[in-house]
Amino acid sequence: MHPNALSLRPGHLPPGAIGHGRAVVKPNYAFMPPEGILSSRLPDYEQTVVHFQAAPALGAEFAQALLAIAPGGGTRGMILAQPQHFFFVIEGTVVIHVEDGEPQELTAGGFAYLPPGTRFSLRNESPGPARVERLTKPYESIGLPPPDPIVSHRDKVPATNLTGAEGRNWKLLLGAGDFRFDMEINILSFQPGAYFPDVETHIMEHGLVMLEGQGLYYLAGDWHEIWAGDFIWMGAYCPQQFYPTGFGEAAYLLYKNVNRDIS
Ligand code: UGY
Ligand code: MN
Repeated sequence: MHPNALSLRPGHLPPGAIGHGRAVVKPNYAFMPPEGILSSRLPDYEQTVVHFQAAPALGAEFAQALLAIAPGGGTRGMILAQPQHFFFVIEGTVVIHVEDGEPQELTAGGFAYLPPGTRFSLRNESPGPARVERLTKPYESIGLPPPDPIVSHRDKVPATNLTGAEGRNWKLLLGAGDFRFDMEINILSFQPGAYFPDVETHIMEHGLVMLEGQGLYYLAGDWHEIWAGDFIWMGAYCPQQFYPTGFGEAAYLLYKNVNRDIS
């Protein structure tokens, strides 16, 4: 046998060997570790590879992708945010230029919301690589003007304790109570030992990126160990719950469609 060949015995496969991995795709949820999400390229971006995490092909009503932007890469000049865009910097530094405003630097934890039709550029002008989450979603208008662009950083957003439970906090990156928005993007954080008391089952979808820490995620009857960098899509009515398991804080970035009527 070749020295590099795997000795495959049923029940004795090493982790990550053929057909074994943590990825699961089901009709109402998908759990995806980053290593298996292969890359493509985008016509409007140079020196950038895209890893699509959620898309209509999966059953999602939004698209979410991790962009890996090499130094000197990014959008080919100013382009249009079509549909509405949300960016969140996972690693590195990028420069975002929105309409006629001054270019602004976004470091890790920086984010931007761009309503549909906004002209913008997003470039990596640093010597190191940058990784940026991009979420796009058709805007559901209700006759109000669309929201204004936002460029900010997670450190500037106050943590709110929506339920009063100790050790659990929300950062509402797009603010609260503004019906112009058809979505929320929140950072949920959990001190060790804090968890959701109930299994949630709701009509809203989620796109979730684990930012820090680790835990166990309950999804429609299954448990998944989740680490920083993992992605989850939760479809409508997917039963869900999270238990942090690490010694430090766990936090995830969470998309949720809200504020619109359904009939
Ligand atoms: O707001 C939410 O729906 C949130 N609590 N869900 C989640 O973290 N899976
Ligand atoms: Mn939820």
